[in-house]
Amino acid sequence: MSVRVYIGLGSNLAEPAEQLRSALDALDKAEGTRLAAVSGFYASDSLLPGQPRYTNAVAALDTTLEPLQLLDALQAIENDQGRVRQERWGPRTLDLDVLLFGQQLLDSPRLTVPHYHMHARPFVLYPLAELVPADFVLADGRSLAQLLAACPFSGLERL
Ligand code: A4P
Ligand code: MG
Repeated sequence: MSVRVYIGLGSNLAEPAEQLRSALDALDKAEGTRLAAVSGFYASDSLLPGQPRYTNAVAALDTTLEPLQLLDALQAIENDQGRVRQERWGPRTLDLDVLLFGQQLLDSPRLTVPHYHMHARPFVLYPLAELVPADFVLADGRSLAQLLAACPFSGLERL
């Protein structure tokens, strides 16, 4: 039995849109996992000054993997695409975050779901909104409409 999960993709190095396309292909090929839908791609300034602009998107997957197995698969794809883990929040060729895992609430050292920063990030919320019904509610009870209302679209450019 598979679970619908949402993955946030981001890149700000080495042809970001190409990085996202390769990652989507790899996600579709990952064991037990099928790519169900992809949002548009969005460009925005980095949250940290002095870094290149990011390209972001959100993907819907159906997976039979357990949450930590999925995280392993995401980290393997990040590593395959040449991400060198420097300082946290450094520029990266590819960042894959588990935003939502079905209706599960997870809080372990390796994995917190819903993702702890998603509620404040337009480059996550607006692409996610393309993939879910208007009345979508997160596992923690917050409605996407409420989060969008508190998170202006400003600064996002749909590519
Ligand atoms: N981890 C815990 N929960 C999760 C989860 N839900 N999904 C742990 C993925 N990983 C999760 O991640 C650090 C550790 O978080 C992992 O080992 C995992 O066990 P990381 O990917 O190595 O570190 P990071 O990406 O540097 O940290 P983080 O917090 O993911 O950074 P952010 O928040 O992604 O910030 N500006 C724009 N416009 N667009 C962006 O995408 N991204 C960042 C990076 C800054 N500015 C940005 C963007
Ligand atoms: Mg990350």
